[in-house]
Amino acid sequence: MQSFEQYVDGAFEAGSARFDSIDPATGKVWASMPEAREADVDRAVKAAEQALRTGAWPALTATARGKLLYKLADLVQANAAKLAELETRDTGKIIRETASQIAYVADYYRYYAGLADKIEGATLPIDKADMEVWTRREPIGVVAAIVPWNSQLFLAAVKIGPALAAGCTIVVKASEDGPAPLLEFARLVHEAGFPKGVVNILTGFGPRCGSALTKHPGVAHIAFTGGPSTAAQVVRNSAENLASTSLELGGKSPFVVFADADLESAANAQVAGIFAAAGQSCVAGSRLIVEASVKERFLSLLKAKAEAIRIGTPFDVATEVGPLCTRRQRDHIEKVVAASVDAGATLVTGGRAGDGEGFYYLPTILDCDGVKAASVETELFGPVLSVLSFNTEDEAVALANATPYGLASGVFTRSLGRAHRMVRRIRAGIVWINTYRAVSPIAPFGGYGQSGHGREGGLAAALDYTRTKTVWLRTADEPFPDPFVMR
Ligand code: TXE
Repeated sequence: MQSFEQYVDGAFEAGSARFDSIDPATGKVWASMPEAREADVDRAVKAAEQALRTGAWPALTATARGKLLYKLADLVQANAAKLAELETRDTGKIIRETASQIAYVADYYRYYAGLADKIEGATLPIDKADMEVWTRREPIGVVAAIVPWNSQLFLAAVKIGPALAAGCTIVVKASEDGPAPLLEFARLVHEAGFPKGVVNILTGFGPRCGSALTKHPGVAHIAFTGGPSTAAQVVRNSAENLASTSLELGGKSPFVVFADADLESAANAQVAGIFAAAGQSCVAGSRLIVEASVKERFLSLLKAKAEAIRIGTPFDVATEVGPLCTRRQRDHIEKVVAASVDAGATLVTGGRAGDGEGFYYLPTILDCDGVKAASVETELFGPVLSVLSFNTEDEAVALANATPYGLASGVFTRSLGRAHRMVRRIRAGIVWINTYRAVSPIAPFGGYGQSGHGREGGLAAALDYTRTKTVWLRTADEPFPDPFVMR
């Protein structure tokens, strides 16, 4: 059995307690993990506070911070195979995806490495004589980053990268469901040579470790990815010390297919949208909204593709859909699919757990037209597609927006005008036209409504980790004038 350690104040340690991690492909324990409790969290935040204010980190130039991030990027790239293997083992995500995703994570660190010395203040053309006024962008403070189990290295990179570029220090809480890749990543942070306390990485359970971290008075900003109900708890906790928050939550993203679309291409993109990563993706295109006139044709294309998907062990490079991360997740999906069928939804394909050990669930398509099915409303985080149809563009828009979420969306059409109209009318942080599930460090990522607020990726994300200081300098040599008049 493998054993992992947490990383606090530049040292690797066993943690206050330990817990077992399960391999989702077998349902068996494979590793022992450190469980951080209140005292560990407190030490980690205090180490980050100390590193923020004293020692080598605040003395570094922005360019030097960038160089450390470049080094980290190179180490991630060099160790991508090992990190991918650990992520696949601990979360069940297929090796085909973890290997390519982690190689790309290195580019996220490079992007923020390059940004570190481009975070600028401004000189203001102030409306007063004899006054120079300028702004400085200063690090916001200690950041608490909380990530879920899906794509942990990726979701951590979009927080760690901009936070360090901005000069912050950070405490990262890996998910208790599969923390191995992030705990291993801590070794690369250490090797890259970041001063101690700048990056701290631990894991533990949400109600204990997560709560202690989000309530800690030393935390200035909380960057959270996870479920909406946890997010509400995080925001309540942040009120303790008025920490700012950025929240990247779930979705029930619409995938809209018009009759004039290239249906073969749209069907492939829909497979990527809902069956890649076994649907365990915040941007999963889990609601297919298809024009009624092509519904049957599109569903038969999709059914054939879904049934041809290779389900198997996540370490086989031929596998396309592996197990879900936890038994709890699979049981939840089973329940919601059964309730949806009871409510009148028609099973087009799938609809049951996979054979054998491990937390497998078959790629599933549910025709929910005219039915009030739970699968249409609930974020399932699994390979389950709910199908609805429309006759007019207005109906398509209404269905696309008929959810409190608003993270991603897809529109498939050959009409340029319609594509633009849909972009304007869909309430979501991302609209993909004739494509799906594309991401880049250069492109902002985040949601509307219950999908959260704040953006990860892009220039603006680094600014979210800064606060502005305004400096007023009086240049006149005469004494300060009438003190009872505000100038
Ligand atoms: O997320 P949680 P889980 C959705 C998806 C999924 C559901 C639950 O629908 O089925 O959320 O997934 C920590 N204070 N998404 O259980 O519980 C927890 O330890 C502070 C959407 O993974 O929100 C973990 O590190 N932290 C999504 C992190 O929060 C707390 C990604 C996420 O856990 C806490 C994941 C607390 N009180 C799930 N309680 C997306 N956007 O990709 C828990 N945590």
